[in-house]
Amino acid sequence: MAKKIKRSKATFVTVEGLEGCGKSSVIKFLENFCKKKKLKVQVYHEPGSTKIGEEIRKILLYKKGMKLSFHTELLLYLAARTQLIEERLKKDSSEFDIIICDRFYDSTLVYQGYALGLGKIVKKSVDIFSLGIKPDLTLFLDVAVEVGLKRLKIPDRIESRPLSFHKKLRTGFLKLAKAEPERIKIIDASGSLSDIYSQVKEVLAQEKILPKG
Ligand code: Z5A
Repeated sequence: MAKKIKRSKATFVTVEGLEGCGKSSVIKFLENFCKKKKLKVQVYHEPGSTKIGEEIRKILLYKKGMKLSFHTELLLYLAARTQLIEERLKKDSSEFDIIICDRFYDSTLVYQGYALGLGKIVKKSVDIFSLGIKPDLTLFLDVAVEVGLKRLKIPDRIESRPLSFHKKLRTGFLKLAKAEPERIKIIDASGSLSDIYSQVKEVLAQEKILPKG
């Protein structure tokens, strides 16, 4: 879909992927690239990016010895997201050219809906609690599970789940990308970071979100 590079409303780009896919590095690269091009850029991550969201993040990712039920996990991800949308995203949309978010609702659809098997309730609640916000573009950094996991240094609670879970995640993301090819672009994240950056730049130029070069 053709988009103008300068918009009255920020272009909302989300970055998704499996563990060790290079999300953090790609986001840093994009942020610097936007700044070099004198574009106003804002970066968020999920869950988190607000005070409340960061507290929720601690429960989700780092509290040892607490057994979260799958439904509680879902509700906490949604709660962190609505806080981010209402506190930041809605306001920031008129102040920035590009807003980049490290994960957004596709992660909920895939992790809670597909891999944890919560299914339709996830789709419905994601629709409701995204409060009308939809990414303009989503980059899915696709890498084989084994390759991604090998790149990690310290696995956290979720990263310690079995290989079959991670494989399900990849299938889930690829299904979403197939269902929404206009929005979700697959980036081959198996090569070097510089190769990944080139692909990302190419997609953003094609979508007229960032200038070429
Ligand atoms: N989650 C969920 O279940 N439901 C939801 O709705 C949402 C999230 C929003 C967030 O954790 C967790 O929440 C996430 C999904 C779940 N679960 N997991 N796992 P997080 O924010 O702590 O973690 P993350 O989102 O997975 O990102 P991360 O830890 O920041 O990792 P990353 O962005 O994937 O890191 P990375 O850039 O891939 O780097 C990992 C290492 O690999 C690093 O040392 C890099 O230098 C190296 N790397 C990456 N790419 C390459 C290449 N191409 N070559 C060589 N080395 C590389």
